[in-house]
Amino acid sequence: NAEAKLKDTKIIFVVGGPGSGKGTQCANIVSKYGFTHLSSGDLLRAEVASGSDRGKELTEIMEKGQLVPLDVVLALLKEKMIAVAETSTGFLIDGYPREVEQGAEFEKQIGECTFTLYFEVSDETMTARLLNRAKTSGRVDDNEETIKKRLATFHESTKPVVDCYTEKGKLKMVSAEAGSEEVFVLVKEIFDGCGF
Ligand code: B4P
Repeated sequence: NAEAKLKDTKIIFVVGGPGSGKGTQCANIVSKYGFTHLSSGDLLRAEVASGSDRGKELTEIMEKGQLVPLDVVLALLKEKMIAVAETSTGFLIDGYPREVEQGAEFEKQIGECTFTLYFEVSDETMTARLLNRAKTSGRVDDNEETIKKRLATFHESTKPVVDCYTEKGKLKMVSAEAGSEEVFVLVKEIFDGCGF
């Protein structure tokens, strides 16, 4: 069945601060290596766009740059993973885990991660990228005030995720200050090195 299949599937967590280039690099990875890309942020924005009551609560949280409740994100991810489990060659779980507890629950309920890919970028660079995206994105969280809060949330909650997977010997770090093509060269070294 689908849940059993997921236990044996490659699962890569993709983490980094807001604007670190997670979504951008995941798109590159999918076109070269053919994984299934699931972005927790995209799934949440889709839930908001659906106009559901749950969606309304999510908007408020995302506008504040805070993390939405763990069970909401995990349920959305699990549902999508089960739907494509039979055909997927592996998953990129983008923007997740945002806190240590999210990773632990995911691995308990779905399957262990193969490794965690971490995009390291300075706060200054992340802020500049997001302010640039703000010109066209229409996202409620792409504004100066929310960006500051998202960075604070990242340092407080997501940095411990990086430490946690480093301790498990499962962290692959990429310096992502450069342009997206240069960053992808580094990503490819990792994926080719793993035989993907
Ligand atoms: P996300 O949707 O994950 O937002 P993000 O961190 O900005 O990442 P995104 O993938 O969109 O952008 P990227 O860095 O690729 O999360 C939004 C919110 O949803 C969170 O604040 C939270 O409230 C909630 N949420 C999401 N996941 C959650 C979870 N697991 N638990 C709880 N809450 C959760 O790119 C940003 C910009 O930089 C783009 O414009 C891109 O073109 C540009 N860029 C990328 N790489 C570049 C490079 N190398 N050089 C120059 N520009 C680059």
